[in-house]
Amino acid sequence: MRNGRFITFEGGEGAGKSTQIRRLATRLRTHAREVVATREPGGTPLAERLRSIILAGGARDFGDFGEALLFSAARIDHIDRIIRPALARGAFVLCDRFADSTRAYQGARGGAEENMLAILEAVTLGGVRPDLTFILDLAPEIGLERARARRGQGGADRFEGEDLAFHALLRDKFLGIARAEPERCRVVDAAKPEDEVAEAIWSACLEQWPLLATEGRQWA
Ligand code: Z5A
Repeated sequence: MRNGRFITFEGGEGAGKSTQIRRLATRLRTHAREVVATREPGGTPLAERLRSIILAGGARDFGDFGEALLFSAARIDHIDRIIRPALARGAFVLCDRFADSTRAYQGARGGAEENMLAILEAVTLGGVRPDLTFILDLAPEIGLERARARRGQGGADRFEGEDLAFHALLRDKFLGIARAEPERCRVVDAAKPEDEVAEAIWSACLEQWPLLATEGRQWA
């Protein structure tokens, strides 16, 4: 049974995904009985443990497909324990990164074959697919600078440490996903001020679910 709505946020580093999830969650809470904001890799204790290992670079030597397997293991736990039950309760689930990140990050260099990643994705998701995906599009130079500024003195993680060419490839990958699945994906210009990005996201939600326009209505 699946009555809820599943929204994912994708894009490069520092694109503003976490910021926009917080804003959308606040707005949706005035309309919906339950809003769950979560993230990948992570969202459950087991998946958060895998997150620490992967982002510290502890799985890099497995190669792109090996890392994709670990992200997928974390995703299966996340879907089973958090996402599927929340959707079955009728919640809006907002997720910071999901399967498109595996397609983009682990697929960018061609080290993991696209058809193998597609099979892995189908097995991992078990039919739990986003209703709507926001691809926050931003020049990687700007995104990396935002991430650097936020980090302060701390070191870059496994993926932030990749070179600019890799981050440019990621941007192309995400835009390619949006072109291939226009019914699911909305590309949002993430270089705009935070408020404008939030309005673009809210407009797309209203277009997708016009009932949200009714102030105070409790989404069933
Ligand atoms: N990964 C993978 O390889 N495969 C997978 O399957 C999955 C993930 C699921 C997770 O890292 C890493 O795992 C990720 C991909 C890989 N790569 N990295 N690194 P993460 O969760 O730690 O990092 P992230 O997902 O890239 O998020 P982020 O760097 O925290 O960025 P963000 O959430 O998109 O941005 P933000 O935190 O909302 O904003 C960043 C800063 O910019 C902050 O100071 C904001 O105040 C500022 N900001 C936000 N919006 C604006 C606007 N509009 N204008 C100006 N400034 C802004």
